[in-house]
Amino acid sequence: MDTDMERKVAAEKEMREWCVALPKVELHAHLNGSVRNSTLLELAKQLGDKGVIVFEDVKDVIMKDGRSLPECFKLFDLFHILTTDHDTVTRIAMEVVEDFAAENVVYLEIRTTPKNNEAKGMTKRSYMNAVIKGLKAVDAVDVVLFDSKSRTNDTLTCTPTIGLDGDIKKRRIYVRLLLSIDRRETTSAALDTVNLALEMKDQGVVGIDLSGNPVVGEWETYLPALQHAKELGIPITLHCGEVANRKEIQAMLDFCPQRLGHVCCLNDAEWKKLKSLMIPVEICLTSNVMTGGAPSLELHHFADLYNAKHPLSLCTDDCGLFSTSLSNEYYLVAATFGLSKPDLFHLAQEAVQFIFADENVKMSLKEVFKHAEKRLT
Ligand code: 6MZ
Repeated sequence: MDTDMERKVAAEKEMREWCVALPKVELHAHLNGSVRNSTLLELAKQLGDKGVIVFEDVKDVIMKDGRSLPECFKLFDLFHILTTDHDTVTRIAMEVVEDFAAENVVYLEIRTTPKNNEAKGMTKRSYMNAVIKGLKAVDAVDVVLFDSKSRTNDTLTCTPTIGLDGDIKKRRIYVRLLLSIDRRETTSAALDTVNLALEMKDQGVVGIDLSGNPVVGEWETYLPALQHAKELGIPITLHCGEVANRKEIQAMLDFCPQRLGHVCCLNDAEWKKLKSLMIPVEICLTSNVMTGGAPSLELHHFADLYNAKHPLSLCTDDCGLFSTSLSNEYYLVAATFGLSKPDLFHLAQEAVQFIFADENVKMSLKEVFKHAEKRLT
């Protein structure tokens, strides 16, 4: 006879496996925040051997569990030292896609900050070329990077191969890119990023993100670039309300982007406005709790938005940095807020509405969910 504890453990295992099997859409994942710890350690060891860093110090920082918001941004500076050369960027882009595909993410928008690095002969464009090289190098799964309409003789890209048992025979993941503007950047650097996004729109780039340390920079600095993107018709997502910056939150809501990330520190009037505007929200549970944007999982604003039927999508933010996965984020929602499997399925399926890729991709993804529904609910 099983004890209560054994039954609980078995039920948790079964639910976690179901969350992995669920097809998922990831809309908020930073490339350099999603790098495997094992890769970071390997890169740190190499730089340690060359005397560029002290490996033992860096190892402890990489393996540490809790991370405050200021610590995150110190860590990103470290990660950038480890990853910013063309070959490494290619490698991490490849690994990140493999990792998301391995947990049945069927559509992934990776965001990354194009970087100039003279010492490495790197320009924003060459950085992005290195990212794309990585996406194309993925072999374990079928990566669909370009808009299907710009591909010729390739109807298969819209029709996942479904086996008799309902499983996708060769896993397929649609990958799109968002170019991030870092809050540390100047107006002119931000404009360069927007122009690059336009230049690369046939190479999988579908949008612009504003991110970086929320206590750095001024809204007015990036506004010309964001306005330019808006005029060009490039979809935009903004990191909003990670800290209680009233002026910026207000300006972001007034700007009315296609999506917002986080929305942690909104006051009552701002909540009301967000809800009336119905701007889809990228929810990052683990990230918000770890960095103090939400007091706990139980008190996370997910519940309020979900109950209000506000458009939202579960995301990881930085699955490497916060040791999470998209499947884990779905599991946490079930365990914390009591959502059932059909609720979770519906949540994952609804996220298709908020992707920045074109209608063809949306239609393909709807098919993927239609096939999976029979198996999973
Ligand atoms: C704000 C974040 C972030 O672009 O080098 N980034 N910005 N809030 C967050 N929540 C914790 N997590 C990541 O990836 C790393 C960069 O993404 C942004 C920061 O600008 C960070 O330097 P890329 O690939």
